[in-house]
Amino acid sequence: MRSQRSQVVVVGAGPSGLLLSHLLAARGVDSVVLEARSQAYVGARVRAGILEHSTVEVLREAGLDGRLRAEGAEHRGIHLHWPGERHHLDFVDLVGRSVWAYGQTEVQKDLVAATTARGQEVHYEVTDVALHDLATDSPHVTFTDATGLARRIDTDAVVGCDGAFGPSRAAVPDGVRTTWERTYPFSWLGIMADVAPSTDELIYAWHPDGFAMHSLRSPTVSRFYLQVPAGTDVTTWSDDRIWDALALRLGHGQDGWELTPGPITDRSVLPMRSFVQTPMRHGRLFLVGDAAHTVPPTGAKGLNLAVADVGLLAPALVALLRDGDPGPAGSYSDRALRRVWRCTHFSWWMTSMLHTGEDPFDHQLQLSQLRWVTSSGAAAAGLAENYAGLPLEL
Ligand code: RFL
Ligand code: PHB
Repeated sequence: MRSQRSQVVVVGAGPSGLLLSHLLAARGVDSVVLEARSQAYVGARVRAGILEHSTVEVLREAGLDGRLRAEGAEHRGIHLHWPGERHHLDFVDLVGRSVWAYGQTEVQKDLVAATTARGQEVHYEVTDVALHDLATDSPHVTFTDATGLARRIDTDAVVGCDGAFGPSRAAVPDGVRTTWERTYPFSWLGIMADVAPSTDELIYAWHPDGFAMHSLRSPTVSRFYLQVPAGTDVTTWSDDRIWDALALRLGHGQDGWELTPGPITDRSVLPMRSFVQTPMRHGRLFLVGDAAHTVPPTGAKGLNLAVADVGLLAPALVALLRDGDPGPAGSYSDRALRRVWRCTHFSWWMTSMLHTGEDPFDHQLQLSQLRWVTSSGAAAAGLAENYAGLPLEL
C-alpha cells in the first residue's frame, strides 16, 4: 500500500469538494480530493441552474466569477403563474438582491479549470474509499486508485463532499447520527432543449395537472420541468406529450404569451425528497452539501446550500489546521444547520405551494397562498429573501 500525508482529505469532486479544496489552497492548507467517477462524467452532469446572492459572493471571493459574470444572466426575480394569472416578483425591489442563471455544469467546469491550473491533487475513478479513526485527531483514508493501486492518506481532517450516496454520511456511527426525512408522491421530469428561452426570467407554474417550470441556460438553450408521479418511466413521455403538457401548464396563448418548442437533448426523472442528517461533524469528519442534506429543487437551494456549507467550513478548517483555533470548526455543524433547516423549510414550502394532487381543497389553499405572495409586499419579500438567499451566518 502506498502511503502519503495531507492536511485534509476531501471525498467527492462535485461542486462542494472542488470549491473547498480551492479555498483551502488559497489559504495555505493542502488537500487531496478523491472522486469515484471520471472527470468527464462529473463535468457533464445536468443539475441546478440558479445561483443565489451569497453563492455568487463566495465565488467572487474565490476569484471564480469571471465567466459567470460574462456568460451568466443576472435575474431580478421570477414569474409565478397559474391559469389566467402571471405575476413577476422583483427580488431587487423587494430585498435588494438578485440571482444568477448559470448552470451547475458551468460552475463545475470553472472549478475543474481552477483545480487544474493550481495543480491540485484530484484522484478520479477511485474505488473502495473507506474512512478510519474519525473520532481521533489522526484519521486516515484508504482507497484504490484508477490504476488499481491500494493507497492510504494520513490526515488531520476528512471532509465528506460525496453527495447522498457516498460513504461519509454512513461513517457517522448509528448512535451519534439522527436522520430527518420527508418524501413526496411526485418527481420532476426535466428536459434540456436547443431552443431560445420563451421567457426572460424563470416561470414557476401551478396547474391542476401538476407543477411546471421554464428555466434557461443560455440564449439558445432552455431547461424545463414537469411534475410527474413518483416512479414515472421517462420513456412514457414522448416529445409531443412533453411540449403539450408544458404549453398547457405554462399558459401558452394566455395574454399573447407563446412557448416555442425545440429539439430535446437530455431528459431524466428526478425523485424529490427532503433529508437532513445531524450533526454535520463527527470528530475529525465534516459533512458538506448533499452528503448531509437533500432538498427538493423547487426552491433552487441544493447547490447554493452546498456552497454555503463550504463558505462556513473553509475558514473553520483554516483556523483549526493553520492557526490552531478549534472554535469555528467546533461550531460548524450548529451554524450550518441553522441555514440548512431554513432552506429545508423554504424548499418544502415552495414545493407544497406549487405541486398539485387530487384534493380540490388543497388547490384552493394553494391558489390563496399564490394570490397572497403576489399581492402582499410582506409575503412577497419573505419569498424573495429566502429565494435570493440569506446571509451565510443566520
Ligand atoms: P454532488 O454534486 O452530488 O457531488 C458528490 C460527488 O461525490 C462523488 N462520490 C464519491 N466520490 C468518492 N468515493 C465515493 N464512494 C463517492 N460517492 C460519491 C460523486 O460522484 C460526486 O461527484 O454533491 P455536492 O458537491 O454536495 O453538490 C450538491 C449539488 O450537486 C446538489 O445539491 C444539486 O445538484 C441538487 N440538484 C439540484 N439542485 C437545484 O438547486 N436545482 C436542480 O435543478 C437540481 N437538479 C440536483 C438536480 C441533484 C441531482 N442528483 C444529486 C441526483 C438533479 C440531480 C439529478
Ligand atoms: C434549473 O434551472 O435547473 C432550476 C432552476 C430553478 C429551480 C430548479 C432548477 O428551482
